[in-house]
Amino acid sequence: MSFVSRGFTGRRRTGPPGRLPPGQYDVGEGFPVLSAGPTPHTPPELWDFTVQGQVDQPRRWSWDEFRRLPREPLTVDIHCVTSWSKFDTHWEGVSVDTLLAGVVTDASFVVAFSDGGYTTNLPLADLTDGKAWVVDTYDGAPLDPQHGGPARLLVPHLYFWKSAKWVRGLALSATDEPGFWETFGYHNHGDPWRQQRYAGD
Ligand SMILES: Nc1nc2c(c(=O)[nH]1)N[C@H]1C(S)=C(S)[C@@H](COP(=O)(O)O)O[C@H]1N2
Ligand SMILES: [Mo]
Repeated sequence: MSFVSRGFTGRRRTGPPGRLPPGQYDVGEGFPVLSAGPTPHTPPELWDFTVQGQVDQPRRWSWDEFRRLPREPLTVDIHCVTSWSKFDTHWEGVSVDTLLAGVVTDASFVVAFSDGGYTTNLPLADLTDGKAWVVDTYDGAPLDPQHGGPARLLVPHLYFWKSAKWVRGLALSATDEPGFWETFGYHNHGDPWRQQRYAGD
């Protein structure tokens, strides 16, 4: 009897055809954790989500109010600037379109801000029209704190550093203010298909 391990021969390393951006590899079943600091643990009674800044009127949801907003399931690919990609990840959450419904603004830019002080900046247009969500569920279970629970931003068409973990709100502005990694030399926009990894790319 021989024990021939077929090992990982069947494992995709490039993902489904046409879905691996340049310079990326398929991380497979793994889900790396990348956090610039300690994992905050904000109790639900102290958690809220706000839309603020250049808006007609700030919006605020408590955790219970947030949980009652219309929700949607989504299956998306995610791409980390450190070069791993993960295909067909399953999440559930509230579309940013739902959070911005009825908000009157002239703003073109957003800073997403998080417990622990993390921030990331995006053009407003990268968060609207079904491109971004605030998710609180991963693979059918409450989002693990190390992956951003209770809730994180999910902007799958940009590098994953734009998907702020432990997100607490969106600040809208007429001017573009760099966030945490953007200040430290990461690209301002972060489109994985154009390999916008670092400033100047
Ligand atoms: N609040 C916060 N959000 C964050 C980060 C962070 O350090 N703090 N890291 C970013 C980076 S660089 C990546 S690649 C992803 C990692 O998410 P994960 O740990 O769930 O894989 O979260 C992003 N969001
Ligand atoms: Mo990252």
